[in-house]
Amino acid sequence: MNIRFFLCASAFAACVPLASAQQQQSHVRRATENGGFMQGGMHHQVATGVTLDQKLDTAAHAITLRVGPLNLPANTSHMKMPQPADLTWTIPLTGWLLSYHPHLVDASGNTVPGVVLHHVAFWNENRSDFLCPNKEEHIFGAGGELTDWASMPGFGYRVQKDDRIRVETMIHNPTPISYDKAFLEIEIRYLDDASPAPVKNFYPAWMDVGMCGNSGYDLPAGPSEKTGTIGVKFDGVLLGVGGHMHDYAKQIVLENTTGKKTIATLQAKTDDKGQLQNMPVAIFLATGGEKLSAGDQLKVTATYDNITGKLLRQGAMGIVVGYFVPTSDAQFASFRHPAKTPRHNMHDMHDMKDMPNMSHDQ
Ligand SMILES: [Cu+2]
Repeated sequence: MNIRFFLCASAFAACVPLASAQQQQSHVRRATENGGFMQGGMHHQVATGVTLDQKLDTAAHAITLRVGPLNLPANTSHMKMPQPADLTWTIPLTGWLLSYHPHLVDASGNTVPGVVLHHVAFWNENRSDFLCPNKEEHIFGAGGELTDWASMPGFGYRVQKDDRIRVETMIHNPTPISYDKAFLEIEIRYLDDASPAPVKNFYPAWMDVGMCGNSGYDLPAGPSEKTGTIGVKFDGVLLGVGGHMHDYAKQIVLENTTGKKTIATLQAKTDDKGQLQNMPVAIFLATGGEKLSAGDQLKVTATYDNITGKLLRQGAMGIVVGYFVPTSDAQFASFRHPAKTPRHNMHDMHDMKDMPNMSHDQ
C-alpha cells in the first residue's frame, strides 16, 4: 500500500485514513451553517455538484465508479480546495469485490495526474472492523500514488446488495496546471453469486501503531520509533500485507509477539529529500498464508527519520494493512449491522493528512 501505500502492486491496501466516525472526534469535520465544514480547526468549502455514478458491466464483471466533476485550480492545498462531501455507493449486487483500480481523467477522457488525489477511502457502513470494532470496515483506500489493489486469486470481499459504502474523497492540486472537470474513476472487478467459481472471504486487517485510535501522530525531529499492539480474536491467515507511512519513513515491522515471529519487515523507499516513494508488499499466498491464532498479540513498529529538524504535527502514520481469511467465516457474520442513519452533512475524516502541516501537504 503504498499509497503511498499498499499492497499495491499486488494486492491490497492503501493509504489512508482510518477510523470511523464517532470515536474520532479530533478528526471530525462537521458541516456548519454556512456550508463549510470544520476540519483540523480550519473551514473547508464544500465542492458543489460532485456526484458518484456507477456503471455496471455485467459481461466484464466490472463496476466503474465515477466521482466528479472535480475542479482543481493549480497550486491549491487541500485546506484551500473545496472538498467533495462524503458520497454513498450502494452495492448493486450480492457477491464479492475482487480488486480496485483507481485513475483520474478529465472530461475528454485524458489522464489527469494522480497527485491531485489527496486520498479516497471506502468504508462499509454495514460492517464493523474485526480488529477494531469501534471502526467501520475500511475496504479500500488510495492516495496520489493511485495504488492498485490487485485481486488475490481465490479470495474476495463479500458484499450484499444495498450495502452502503461511504466514499470519502479529498483533493488538492500541487501542480502548476489547473484541471477543470476532472473525474476520479475506480474500476472494481467483482463476482456475483451466479459466478461459477465462488471465492473465499477475506477481510481487511488494519494494524496500526495508533491501535484502534487515530492513525496520525506527531513526528518528532530526527530518528523516532512508535509501536502499537493489536490483539487477534480469531484463528485464520493473513494472505499478505502492505504498509502505509508518510514522508521520512524508514520501515514498518509486523511481529507476532505471542508466536515470537517477525511476520514482515517493510522498508520504505524515500527520495533524497525524505519524500516517500513507495512501500513494499509482502504476499504469503504461496505458503498458504501467515497463520494467526485467537489470542495472538501483534506488534507494529514504525520507524522514521525526520530530517526537517522540526516536529511535524500529525505528520506520521504507521499502518500495516493486509487481508485476513478467518478459519471460521461464520464468526465474521456478527460484524454485520444495519447502516446508521445517514448523518446529514457530517463527515468524518479519517486521515491525518487532513491536518495542517502534514507531510502529505505539498
Ligand atoms: Cu496517511
